[in-house]
Amino acid sequence: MNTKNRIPTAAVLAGALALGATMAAVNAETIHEVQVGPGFSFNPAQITIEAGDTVRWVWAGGEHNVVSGVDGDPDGNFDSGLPADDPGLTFEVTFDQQFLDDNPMPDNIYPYYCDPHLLFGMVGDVTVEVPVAPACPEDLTGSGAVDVFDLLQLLDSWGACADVDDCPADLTQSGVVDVFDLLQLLNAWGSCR
Ligand SMILES: [Cu+2]
Repeated sequence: MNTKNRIPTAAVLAGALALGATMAAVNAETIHEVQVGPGFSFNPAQITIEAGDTVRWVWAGGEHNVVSGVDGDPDGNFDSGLPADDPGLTFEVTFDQQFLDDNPMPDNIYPYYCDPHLLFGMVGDVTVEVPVAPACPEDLTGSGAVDVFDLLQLLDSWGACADVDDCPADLTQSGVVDVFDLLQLLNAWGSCR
């Protein structure tokens, strides 16, 4: 039962790095539903989401579509296709960083409309907020550099966070200060940008 202790440290670290990369790639995302009809409206017509979230339009009655653009001018960002009268039909767009990069819009606001009912005011928009990360979360001491003092503070916080909402050394926000946080700190070693 002590086999884990016999695994070479380098292998553990390599595994930890791979797992850390996987965890970073699988960000929690939220799905926001927007009802399409009945009648000539999207509900909610305006929605604010965070980068990485998905908007799922759900047809609720009537013949509609979802086309990005304004005044009947499609801008090509997204398009559900021909109008459909199919309650329960869904159309999804994930507004992740790749989408934002490929389809840049001022202030990350994505207007859209229903083709047949544009003149009835059937329009909506999606505002995507991009969280601004602290310049250097690994600088636990706020000294302007990631150094041995930050390392000592992290080691001093090692283990489960007593309060997950106030656990700055838990850089990966996993609820525990562990080797992943240590790796992130070491990776950021040096002056904060
Ligand atoms: Cu419509």
